[in-house]
Amino acid sequence: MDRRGEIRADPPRGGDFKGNEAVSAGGNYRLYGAKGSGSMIVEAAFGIARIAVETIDLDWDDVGWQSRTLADLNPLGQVPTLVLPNDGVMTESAAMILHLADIAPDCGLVPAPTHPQRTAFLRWLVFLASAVYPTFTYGDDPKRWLAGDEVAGKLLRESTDLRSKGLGSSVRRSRRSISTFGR
Ligand SMILES: N[C@@H](CCC(=O)N[C@@H](CS)C(=O)NCC(=O)O)C(=O)O
Repeated sequence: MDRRGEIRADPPRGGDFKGNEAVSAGGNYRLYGAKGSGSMIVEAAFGIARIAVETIDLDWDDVGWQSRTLADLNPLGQVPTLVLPNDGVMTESAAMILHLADIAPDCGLVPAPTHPQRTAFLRWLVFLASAVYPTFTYGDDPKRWLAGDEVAGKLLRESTDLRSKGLGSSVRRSRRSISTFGR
């Protein structure tokens, strides 16, 4: 703490990120998903990267806040949730895609660091995950955010649907900048 009582960050130190213990050494990947969910995108990415993955399809009533299966793995209880070969856990689809590209850089999933489309790829990957995906988080079961109010839930669903359609159009308008990579 400084004299004003504010918490000061420690001076920056280099992290020990030498990567001597690869996450992918030995063992299997285990992907928790649900039918019709976004976990399908990560499963497809495993296929493109040609990396074996065990998939576990949860019932929808075991996904989200009340999930018993995911309670110790993901504080949001969301799918996709990925258990790594070293027993680490990864959540967030975009992070999983970038991880797969790290360990299978030649599979064409993500443009290489110096590829001219790399920056557009990163932009839209994060845009989809941070702006579009949440419209489903709030719109899929809207009344849970509104103390069970069905009428307010219907209005929230309408507005999140509208928002996701609008954002989808902006992605499509930019589709030339996110065309296929290395194929
Ligand atoms: N930020 C997460 C979002 C994942 C997400 O919203 N998954 C949905 C299924 S497609 C889910 O688990 N919804 C249940 C909930 O949010 O309670 C990601 O990008 O992977």
